[in-house]
Amino acid sequence: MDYVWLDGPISANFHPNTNAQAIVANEIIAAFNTRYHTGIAPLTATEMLGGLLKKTTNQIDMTFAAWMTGFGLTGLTGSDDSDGDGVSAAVEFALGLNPTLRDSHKITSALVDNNGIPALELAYPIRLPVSSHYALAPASSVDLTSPFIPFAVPPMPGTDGIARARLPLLGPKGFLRLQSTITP
Ligand SMILES: [Ca+2]
Repeated sequence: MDYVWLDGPISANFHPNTNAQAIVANEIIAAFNTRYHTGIAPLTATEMLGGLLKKTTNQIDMTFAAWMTGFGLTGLTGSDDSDGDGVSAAVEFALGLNPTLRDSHKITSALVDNNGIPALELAYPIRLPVSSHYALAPASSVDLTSPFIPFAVPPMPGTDGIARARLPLLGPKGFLRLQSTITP
């Protein structure tokens, strides 16, 4: 965590603890969306780190190691699951989840109607639209025996900040998962 410099028209309206307030605001937005299905987009990492904390593009697009150290987890690999929520640290890094909290509920799956065809949907937040330190892609398999094939064009977040990967169900079943490849 860091603090806000009181040095401009943006920060003039914020308390020095704005960084913490932004985190709290996102929790309130998440609770509101859960309760009322409102689809309000949370503050993005870019808005919080760039707009409020004046971090540079390179500082916002931090390395996996730097991101993990920010949570007190140093020297661990992308396959780490310290919080035991079943989401690897590499995926938590790409989604902007918390690798010290069980927050896998922020990834949801559903059976949806996709232009008249039933589809499996995996919905998840994305921390940065573009990163030089991770490549995130949903991947699908028709039966778990066949290899998972990454989506050629991963979905971008919608107006609510959530990306939705959809797999049309042409057979009786299908499987989706998220793959996050880290670049040091
Ligand atoms: Ca977690």
